[in-house]
Amino acid sequence: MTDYILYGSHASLFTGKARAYLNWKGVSFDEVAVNGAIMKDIILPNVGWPVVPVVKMPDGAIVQDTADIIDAVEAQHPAPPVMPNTPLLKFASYLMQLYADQWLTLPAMHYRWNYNEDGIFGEFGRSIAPEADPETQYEIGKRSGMKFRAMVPMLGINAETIPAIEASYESFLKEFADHLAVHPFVFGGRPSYADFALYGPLYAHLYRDPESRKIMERAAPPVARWVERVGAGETNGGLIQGDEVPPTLLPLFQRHSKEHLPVLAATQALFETWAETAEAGADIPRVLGGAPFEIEGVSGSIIARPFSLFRLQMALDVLEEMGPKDRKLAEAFLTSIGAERLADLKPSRRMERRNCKLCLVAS
Ligand SMILES: N[C@@H](CCC(=O)N[C@@H](CS)C(=O)NCC(=O)O)C(=O)O
Repeated sequence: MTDYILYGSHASLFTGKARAYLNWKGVSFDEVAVNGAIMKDIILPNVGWPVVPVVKMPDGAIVQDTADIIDAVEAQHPAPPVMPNTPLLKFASYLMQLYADQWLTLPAMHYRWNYNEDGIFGEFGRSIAPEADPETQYEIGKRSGMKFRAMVPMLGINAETIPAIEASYESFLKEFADHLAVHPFVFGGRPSYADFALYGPLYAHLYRDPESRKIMERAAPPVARWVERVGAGETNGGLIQGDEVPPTLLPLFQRHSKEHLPVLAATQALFETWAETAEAGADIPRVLGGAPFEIEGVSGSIIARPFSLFRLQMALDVLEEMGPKDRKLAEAFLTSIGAERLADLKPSRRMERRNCKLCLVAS
C-alpha cells in the first residue's frame, strides 16, 4: 500500500510540479489519472471545483494546491527540507514560485495551444477514456481541453503579443541556461522549492509537448537536461552555502519584475476596490477584471487574478518576518532586480485558503 495518492494528469502543469516534488521527497505514492468518475467521486465532493492536482494524504485528508501539498508532505517528512532555511533564499524561492505559477504560464499556455493543440486533445481523451477508440478519445479530449484553450486569449496571448511572448521566453531560456552552467539547480547542487515551481511550466507544456520540446532543445539544451534531472528526483549535492541569491539568477528575477510587477499592481488596485465592500471571510473571485502588461515593448491585457496576490503574500510574509539585517539584504536584492516596490503591492486585506478556495481571512 502506498502512503499518498496523486490525482492528476500527465499533461497538467501543476500535476508535474507535485509529481516531481513527491518523487524527490521519496515518499511512496500512486498517481491516478483523473477521469469523469474520479472528478465526480473524489475531486468535486472534496475540493468543490474541478481542478488538479489533488493529493490524498495517508490519513485520508484531501489537499489541493501545489503549495499546500508541499507544505502538508513536508510536515510529515521534514528531512531533507525542500525549502532553503536561510531567509533570503526562502524569500527568493517564493518569488520564483510567483514567477513560475503566475507568469511563465503565458509561454506555457501559448506553446501548448498554438503549437501542440491536436496532440493534446488526443492525449486528454486517452487519459479520460482509455478504452475508447482514437476518434472518440479525440472528441472527448477536445470537449475537456476547450476549457483550457479558452484561457489563451484571457491571458493576453494573441497575434500582437505572441512574437513578444516568444522572444521573452527564449531569452528566459538562455538566461536560465547561463545559470545552469554554474549550478545544476536553482540554489545549488540539489533541487529545492524553486526548482519544483519552475518545473511546472517548463515540464508539461514546454518540454513534454513535442513542438515545444524542439524549441527548448534548440534554444537551451541545458534547460532540457535540468528538466530531466528534476523529474528524476536527483538528490545528490547540497544547497549553496550562505544566504545570497546567485548572481546568475538576477536576469530571471529582473525579467519577472519588469513584466509581471505592473500586472500585480493593477490586480492589487482592483482587489482593493473589491475588498472595500467585501465581508470578512468572503470568497475571493478568481478574476477581477483586466490588467495591462508590456512584454518586450508590446502591450497586452491579461485577466487580473487575485491568486497571484496570494502567491505574492507568501513571499512578503517571509520578508516581514526578517530581522533588520536580513531585511536589508532582501531590500538590496529587490533593488538589484528592479522590484523595490514589491512590498507596496501587499493587499490591505489578508487572504487565506479555506476549503480549497481563496478567501479573505475571517476575523
Ligand atoms: N494553484 C493551483 C493551480 C492548479 C491548476 O491551475 N490546475 C490546472 C491544471 S494544470 C486546472 O485544473 N485548472 C482548472 C481551473 O483552474 O479551473 C495549484 O498550484 O495546484
